[in-house]
Amino acid sequence: MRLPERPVISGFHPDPSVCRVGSIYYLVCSSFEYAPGVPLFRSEDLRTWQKIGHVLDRPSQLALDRAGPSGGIFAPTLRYHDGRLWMITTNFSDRDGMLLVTADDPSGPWSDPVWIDTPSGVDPDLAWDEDGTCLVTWSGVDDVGRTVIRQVPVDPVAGKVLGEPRQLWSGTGGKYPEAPHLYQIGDHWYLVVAEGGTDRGHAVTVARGPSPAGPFEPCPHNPVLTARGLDTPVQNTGHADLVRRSDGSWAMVFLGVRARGGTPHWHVLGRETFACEIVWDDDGWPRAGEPVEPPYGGRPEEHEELTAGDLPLSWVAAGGFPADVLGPDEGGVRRLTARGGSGRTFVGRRQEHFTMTARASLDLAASHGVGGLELRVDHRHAVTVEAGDGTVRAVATIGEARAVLGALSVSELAVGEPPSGEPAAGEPPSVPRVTLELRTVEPSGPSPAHIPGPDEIVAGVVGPEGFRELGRLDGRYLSTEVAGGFTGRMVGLTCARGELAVTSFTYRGTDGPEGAPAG
Ligand code: 6LW
Repeated sequence: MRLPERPVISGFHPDPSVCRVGSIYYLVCSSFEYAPGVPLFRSEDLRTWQKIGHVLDRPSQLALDRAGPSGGIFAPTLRYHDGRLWMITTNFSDRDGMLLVTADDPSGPWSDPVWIDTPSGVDPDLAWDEDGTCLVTWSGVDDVGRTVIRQVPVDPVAGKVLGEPRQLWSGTGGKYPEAPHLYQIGDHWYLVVAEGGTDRGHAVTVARGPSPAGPFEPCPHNPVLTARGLDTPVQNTGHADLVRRSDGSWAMVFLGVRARGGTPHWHVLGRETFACEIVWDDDGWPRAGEPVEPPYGGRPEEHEELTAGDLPLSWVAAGGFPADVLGPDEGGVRRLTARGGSGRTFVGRRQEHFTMTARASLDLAASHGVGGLELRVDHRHAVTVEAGDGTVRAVATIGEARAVLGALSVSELAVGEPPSGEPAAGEPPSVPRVTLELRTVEPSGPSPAHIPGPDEIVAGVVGPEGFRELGRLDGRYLSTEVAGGFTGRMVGLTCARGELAVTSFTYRGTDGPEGAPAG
């Protein structure tokens, strides 16, 4: 087994589930507290994927008002059955049970949810037995509180549970057996699960049986995939889903992380989607084969900006939909509002490249309140360049600690830093506009912490003389190893109080030739 080095979908895109419709593959991922939810991708070769939308793209499908960091939508399963696409998942922050939606066409519309009142758990799978009975298989708990893989027959149209839940398997002894997927292949039903927890112990294990209800016999060479204890660029590999190509060969998508820096190594882009071939041995057991990955040479640089029309597909908001907090473009300005009370709003996109530069420009004359540009894992782990109360500040938030890394008064900006060329020569700017910038860069030298971090976050403002740094932070503090949870870094706009007039946002991301940081 040679683990891939480069993800097929980079950035926070975990828990991939894949299916094939004719010659086209579709893939979905978890989305947690962000809406729209469940990003949907399309591919013709499993190697390069294009985001084509979101399965849960309207409030009647997705309620996230009670979703804090890593709440909301956990691992989905996507299947093509009976001429339709089916997606099942859970919304922890809405109600118990499984949320099932369908579509005749992957680009939508997807139906409103059918809720199935299964016992509680996560990671539901959908399969149909030989009689056409729909089976939901998920990771739940048994009578004594142990995590086990459970299953129940359901009516997926009426949303009814049709029998008593049964217990299928609990893996090979690793903690948290989860992410079950069932496949009928030849004479067997294969059950693929993840175990070991979604961090360094993560693994994919397999069992098979004569029916979808088992009994299940474990594969003699489990785990079929793990990076546990290996010195490989990808770590935490697990949570896999298999897909059969039209030529009869098989491949597998799974999640992994690219952790960097010294021990214990920090990953900052979240759990990403990787892929590999599946090879079947003479006894009919699967093994992880060669990596399926983008070619060496790196992805092209990505450059994204907000334009006058709809938001880019990459844009999401935390705890609700972008339209709840960010207005449409009106003459080159979008209004970003804070929520009532102390609610700080966030709308933006995933950091999908190790090296990135994001910029946001604000019209300060048309803004009131506090907010600006933010790189974050969540609202408690963030670097923000914010304007408000007469200053522009770079602020680091790490849990309860909040430190101002550097500040400038707006009057300094207004005199020295006109908006992008609008005032006539010699005329002082009448409208103070400010361009805020955040960058992630390679660590710049020996770490004051002795153990090098994964990257550095540089915060500042951009004026006529170029970039003016306000402060920087070791990127480890915006990593999953510090923040915890299931998501990854996002970059975008935040408003803590009042309303901001946002005149532009740009994101530029680059990777080095091997998917490593650009040199
Ligand atoms: C998900 C579980 C997992 O429910 O992480 O890596 C959890 N696997 O299967 C959250 O994504």
